[in-house]
Amino acid sequence: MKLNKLSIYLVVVSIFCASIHLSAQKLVRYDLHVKDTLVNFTGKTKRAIAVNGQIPMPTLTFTQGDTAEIHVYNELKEATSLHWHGLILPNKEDGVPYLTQMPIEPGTTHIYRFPIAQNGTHWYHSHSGLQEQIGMYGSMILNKRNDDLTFRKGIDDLPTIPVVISEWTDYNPNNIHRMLHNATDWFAIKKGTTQSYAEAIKEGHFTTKVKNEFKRMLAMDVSDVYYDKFLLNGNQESQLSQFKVGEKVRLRISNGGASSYFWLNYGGGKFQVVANDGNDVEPTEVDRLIIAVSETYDIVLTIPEKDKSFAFQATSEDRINRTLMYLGEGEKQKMAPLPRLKYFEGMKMMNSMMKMNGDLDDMGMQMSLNQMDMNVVMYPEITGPSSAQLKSSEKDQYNSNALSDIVTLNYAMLKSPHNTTLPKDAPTKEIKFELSGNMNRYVWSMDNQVVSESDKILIKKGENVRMIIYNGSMMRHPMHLHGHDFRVLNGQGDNAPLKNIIDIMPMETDTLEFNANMEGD
Ligand SMILES: [Cu+2]
Repeated sequence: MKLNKLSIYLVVVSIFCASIHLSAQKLVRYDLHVKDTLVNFTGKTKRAIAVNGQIPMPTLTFTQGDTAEIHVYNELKEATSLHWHGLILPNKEDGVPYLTQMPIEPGTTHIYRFPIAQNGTHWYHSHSGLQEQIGMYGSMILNKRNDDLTFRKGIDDLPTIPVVISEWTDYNPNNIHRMLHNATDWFAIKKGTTQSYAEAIKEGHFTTKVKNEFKRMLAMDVSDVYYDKFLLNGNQESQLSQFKVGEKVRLRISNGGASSYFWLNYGGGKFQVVANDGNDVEPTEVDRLIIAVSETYDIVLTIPEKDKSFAFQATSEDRINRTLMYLGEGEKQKMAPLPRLKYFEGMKMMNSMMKMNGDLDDMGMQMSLNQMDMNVVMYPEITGPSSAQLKSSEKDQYNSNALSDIVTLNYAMLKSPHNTTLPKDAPTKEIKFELSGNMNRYVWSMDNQVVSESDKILIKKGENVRMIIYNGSMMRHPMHLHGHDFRVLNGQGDNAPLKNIIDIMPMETDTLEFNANMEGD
C-alpha cells in the first residue's frame, strides 16, 4: 500500500483505539466500521473492504474472563457478518449467516457480545461471500491472565507481535471462484507452471507427460490460484527494529489467506513452536513449518546478532512469491527464497499413484499427521537439485525429517502440556469421512454415503464424537470445527494436542475427538 494512504490509516486507527472502553465489569468494546475502499497493491487500483480504514482489520485484544462487545456498522452496499475463528462461544454469536444469525444488512448495526472463555491466538473474518479475500481478516489475541495456573514464564511474558498472513489478487474473487469450477489452466499459465511438451522433453520427462495427458490431468500444481502479492500484516516487506540482540520475540501468527498454505522460516535460525490453534504446546524447536489455511501458530524467535536484522519469511506453498518481516535493528540480512518446486518429480509420483478414474491408489500406505509428505519429491532442499536419487529405505521415502537435517514440524510433534482426555462416562459416537475425487471435482462421503453442504449430522449434547477422516483426493485439505477444540490422536496419549483445524494431506487418515458440550448448529 502506498505510504501517503498508510499515514491516513494510522490517524483513523488511533481515533478508534481511543474509543475502546474498559469498565469495572471488564467489558471490552470495539467499534468496527465496515466500508468499501480502494487499494493499490500492484499498480492497479482495485476495490477492497477496509474496517476502520485498515486492511487487515484491527487486532482485537482481550484477556480471558473479559466480556467482548463488538459493534459492527455495515457501511457497505451488501450484507456482511463476522466469524470469530477458533473461539468457543454461544452459538448465536458464531457469525455464520443463515446458520447462527441473519446477515448484517447494509446500513445496519449488529452487536456481538460474548464471554472470553479461553486464551490464545485466534483471528476473525467475514463469513459472507468472498469478502475475506478482499480485506476482511484480522488478528484476535486472547491474553492469559497473569495468575493463570498455566502461565508460562519465559513464554507468556515475552514481547508479542500479532501476525496475519494473507494474499492479494487483482482478480475479482467471484471470477476466480467461477474459473476454478470451469477447471481451466489459466492460473497455471499465469504462474508459468504449466508443463509443456517442450519443457518435458528438455527435462527428460517426455513419457511422464504423455501418461499424464492420457489420464487427462490438468497441469499439476500444488495450489489452484495465482496471487499477485502475499502480505504480512498488510505489507509485502516490513521491519521491526525495536528488538535487540539476544531478545526473544513471540509471533502470534494466523493464516488469513483464502486458499494459500505458507512455509514459515526464519533467517536467524531455528525457532520454537509454543502454541497451535490457540492452545499451548510443549515448546519444540524446528527449522520450519507449513501453516494451513486458517491455522494459527505461536513461535518464539531470537535475534542472534548485533546491528543486523533477520527475516521472518512466509512463502506460498507453490513458492511463486513470499512476504518478509525483518526483526532487529540494523542491516537487513538477505534471505534466500525457497527453491522452485521440481514439478516433473511430482507428476511422476502422481502418475504412479493415480487410478484411471482419477482417484488415488493408496497402495496400502499408512499415512497421517503430515509426517509423510509426498511433495518432498519436489523439494530441492530435501531431495536434491535434480531428478531425485533417493537413497532412503522404502519406509522413509516421503519422510522429510529422515531425509535431511532440516527439521520440519508435523502434527505428531505437537504435545499439550496438560491432560486433554475426554469425559470417561460419555457415550462415544464414531463417524467416518472420506474425501474422494480428482482435482476437478471433490466429493465428501460420510459412512460411505455422499454428503452435501446442506446435510446436517445429528450429534447429541454430551456425546464424545470421534471422527476418522481419510483424504483420497489429490489435494491437501484443511478441516475446521466451530465452537470446539478437538484432540488430534497423534501418539501423545493423554497429552494429545488440542486444535480446531487439521490439514489432511492426500492419502492421509487422521482421527480426532471432542466432547460435544455445545448446543446449536
Ligand atoms: Cu471458524
